[in-house]
Amino acid sequence: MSEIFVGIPEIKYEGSSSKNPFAFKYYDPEKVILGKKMSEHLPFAMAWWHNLCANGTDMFGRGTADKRFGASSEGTMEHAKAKVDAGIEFMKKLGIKYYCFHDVDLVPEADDINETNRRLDEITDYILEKTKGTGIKCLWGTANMFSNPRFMNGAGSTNSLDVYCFAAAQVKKAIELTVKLGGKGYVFWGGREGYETLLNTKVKFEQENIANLMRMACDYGRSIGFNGTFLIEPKPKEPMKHQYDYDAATAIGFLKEYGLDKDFKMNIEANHATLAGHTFQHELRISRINGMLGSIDANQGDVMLGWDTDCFPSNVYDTTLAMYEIVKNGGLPVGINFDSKNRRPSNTYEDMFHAFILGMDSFALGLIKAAEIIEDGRIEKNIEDKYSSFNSELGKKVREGKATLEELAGRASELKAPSDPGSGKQEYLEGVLNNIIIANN
Ligand code: XUL
Ligand code: CO
Repeated sequence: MSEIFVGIPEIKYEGSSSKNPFAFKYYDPEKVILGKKMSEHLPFAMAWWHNLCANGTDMFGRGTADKRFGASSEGTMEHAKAKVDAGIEFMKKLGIKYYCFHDVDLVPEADDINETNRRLDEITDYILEKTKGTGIKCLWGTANMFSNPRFMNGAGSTNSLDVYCFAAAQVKKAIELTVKLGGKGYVFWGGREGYETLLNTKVKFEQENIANLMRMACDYGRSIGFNGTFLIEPKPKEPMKHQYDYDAATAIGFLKEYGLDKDFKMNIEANHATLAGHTFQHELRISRINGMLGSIDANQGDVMLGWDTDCFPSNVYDTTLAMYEIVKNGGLPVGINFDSKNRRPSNTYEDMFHAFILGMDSFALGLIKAAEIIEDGRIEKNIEDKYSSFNSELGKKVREGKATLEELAGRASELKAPSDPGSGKQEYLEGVLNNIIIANN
């Protein structure tokens, strides 16, 4: 197999003073942080769709990047195989061990699902053959149930039983492929699971059907030996006006309502969090405290734009606070998928590498800084102090759910007037965060 990314070397760690555009400045896979290697803290994955399929096409113009990778034409099995070759060379050069895929990222979809499935079998055989001995594996798989026009009214939420069966068939096949490729997770992102208007929608009916599809997916997955994590990836809107899995809190409530919370966790995407009016850290925290932080889709939005821009992560404040949540979670059961794409004018092979170097370095620096927040202790101590009144006898009773309203009212009556709860010290704490992030890089 001939080299595709000719002239681009293996990307190595050279340290923060390096000016080499093809070197990591912070990501040092062997470096031990909080007792674990960086590469273990950061199980990075490449998204097949953005990196190997998306060519910069947008609503206003054709693609700007050539993603044929040497194949004579697009949309063929020859092209599908060229994407495998390119993807493996790309991951090897960056030291990335995982990839994520939708079924139709891997092969062109045929008119007949039986033929699509045959192509999927062929391409996954090819992936297994080409990744043999490399240590490269699937992080998670999923079914694309939003691009084909048949899914215009939803997949699990569709009004059409035939379309529902089609969705079920795609989920079944995608779980089989995930198992075949050694995947740790299986994702449901509810792209068209939502509605535009209640004038034509039965919300409860649709949500029950989605839950039933997820239940069937769990039962089938477990029956064929999938012991990884099922994931919901919340997003509030886009493409639908109202998406059912609005944010982590909504998705967790849905899973609990339908008894799916033992099999599912959250796959939190940064740009989806900001579309929901939350920070990335908020979504990670809500998932973590509910024992449901499973995986992340690493990217960032653009503060000036209100849509899912899927930019590569560069904001080290955000990656630091994200890595803080991940470290506090004891790591991620699944991993860190760069659901990020190059900007349309960044259309060269070099740009593909620069984007991943940026993303991986941003998370590596975030990890270093998160560890410093923990070791420094000022922020965590302040939080402990803030709630310390609950360490009293009465406070403990409240915490244990053993206090009564009469008792608390008695204490209030003794106090006569409420005491000052104490300063939140936000500006001081923001200064501490600056001090940690800016110092000693
Ligand atoms: C869309 C999105 C998806 C999911 C997988 O916004 O994030 O690519 O990650 O379907
Ligand atoms: Co995503």
